[in-house]
Amino acid sequence: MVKMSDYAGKPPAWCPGCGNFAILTAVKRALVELDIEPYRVLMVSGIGQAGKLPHYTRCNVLNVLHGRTLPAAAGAKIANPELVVIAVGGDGDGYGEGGNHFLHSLRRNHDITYLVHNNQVYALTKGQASPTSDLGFVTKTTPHGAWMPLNSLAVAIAAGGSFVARGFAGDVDHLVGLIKKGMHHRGFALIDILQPCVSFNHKNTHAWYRERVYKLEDTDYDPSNRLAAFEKSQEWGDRIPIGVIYREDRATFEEQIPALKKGSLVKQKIDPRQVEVLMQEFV
Ligand SMILES: Cc1ncc(C[n+]2csc(CCOP(=O)(O)OP(=O)(O)O)c2C)c(N)n1
Ligand code: SF4
Repeated sequence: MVKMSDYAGKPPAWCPGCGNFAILTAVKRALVELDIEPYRVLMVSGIGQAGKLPHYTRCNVLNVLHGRTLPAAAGAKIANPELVVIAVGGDGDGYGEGGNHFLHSLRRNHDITYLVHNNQVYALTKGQASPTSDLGFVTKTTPHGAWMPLNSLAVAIAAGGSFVARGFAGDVDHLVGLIKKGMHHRGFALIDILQPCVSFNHKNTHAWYRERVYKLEDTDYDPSNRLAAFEKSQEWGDRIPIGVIYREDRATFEEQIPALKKGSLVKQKIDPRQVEVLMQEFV
């Protein structure tokens, strides 16, 4: 049986009270509850406070450029579909720098779980407005207030996301359940997690989120209805829904690659003569 201590990494260097601690606990708990051994897991991240999460675990870790998390994670999954691939990043990393990769990962339906720590600010670089900052949010880069925020959940549904969910770092038990559901899902599972940044976002605080979030499971909401999901994704303000917003079953990217029918690329034999032919063609 896998234990929490199997995933214990270095002590985090986050500010006391940061929402990232709860997300770290939730990821480890989900992996332990699913009894997944660390050697089977690859965590991929870019740059940012959120991007440090894999460093504080003990499993395979790939740390790439800011905004380039998803193509690296997708490449690893294609090479070895047996890996459990979890991509991690901030809202700036995922929806700003990595916005293009976000769109195409959704439509291709790579079989990976993507956790976005959405603190509505660029935290590592000390508090600039991010793509999800609330309208009017004042920062050094937006002294007159941030403009229209990106609705990442609506974008995800529109771009063909097959699992679109929102969690809250202030409710670890609920978040563990969501991460487990995302990992069980065949295909790209986006979990946007409301993550209070106590140092650089004094508007969207723990208390601000807690007053507003409610669980979709406590209502009669049906996450299989795409139009209803799009409507639900617009809800933001006095009430903020958490839980699975949209879910559908469809073929994953990896299932559609003919070369993978013979098994993982990493396990397939390489014929040196074919490599030679390729070299001749390209050199
Ligand atoms: C291509 C590139 N652009 C900008 C930076 C500078 N940079 C490093 S971290 C960061 C902000 C990260 O914010 P976010 O992704 O929201 O994560 P958080 O720190 O809030 O968890 C920026 C702009 C960089 N390292 N590389
Ligand atoms: S700056 Fe914000 S996101 Fe970064 S560790 Fe501190 S509280 Fe967390």
